[in-house]
Amino acid sequence: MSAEIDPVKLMKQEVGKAAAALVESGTIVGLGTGSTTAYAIQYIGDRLKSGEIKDIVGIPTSFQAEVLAKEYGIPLTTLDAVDHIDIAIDGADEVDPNKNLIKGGGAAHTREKVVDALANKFVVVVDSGKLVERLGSTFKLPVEVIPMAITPVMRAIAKLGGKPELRMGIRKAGPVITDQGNMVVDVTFDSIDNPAELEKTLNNIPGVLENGLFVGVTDVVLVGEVKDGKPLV
Ligand code: ABF
Repeated sequence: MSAEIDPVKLMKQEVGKAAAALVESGTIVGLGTGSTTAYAIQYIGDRLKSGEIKDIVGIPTSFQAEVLAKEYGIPLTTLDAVDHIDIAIDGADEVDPNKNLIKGGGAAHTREKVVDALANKFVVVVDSGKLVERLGSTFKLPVEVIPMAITPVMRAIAKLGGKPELRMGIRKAGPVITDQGNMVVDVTFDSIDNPAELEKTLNNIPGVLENGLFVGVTDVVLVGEVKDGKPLV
């Protein structure tokens, strides 16, 4: 019996390939985090290996992105060494009709927002299941918090009407720790009516480093879907 081909995996591969095709030679590329972006990184590496593109450098948004870039032969640099980013490719947890996002399911949203917001062209790669009418309707909003401020920050978020939960690791033995050494609070809101305002309000709480609302920074959303078992982008 032929091995079952997972249509969702195929779709992620297709949307990652479509994003990788946007990378031009001689450019500086922001490399995002997550399983869909991982395919984009792989295909960028393939295009480099085949000589289809050359002379690119990547800026990773997480340790995961750094490891993948090295695995696929993408030279890396840092924000100290460049004066711009030509294109950034990254995933998302929710996308609303205005291309605003919730990101941070991978606890990498702080570095992601730095890179994605800097990019001249920010390309988001998602499966159709990430599309929502209103942010917060299917995914809790991640907020990165410095450890010493966890309690007052959670109290302040509750006062805003959110339900904050400290993100625990897979084995629940302890909290998830970000690449910056901080913790993540996932917040349920009844509804996020004004993402731009909430993004600023949350970041104004002393002890909050960054939240996962990405407002007004997305240029292109590539959506993969599966129709009759076949991936479409
Ligand atoms: C990352 O990609 C995170 O911000 C977001 O949570 C995740 C989505 O990952 P996947 O593509 O695996 O659904 O950028």
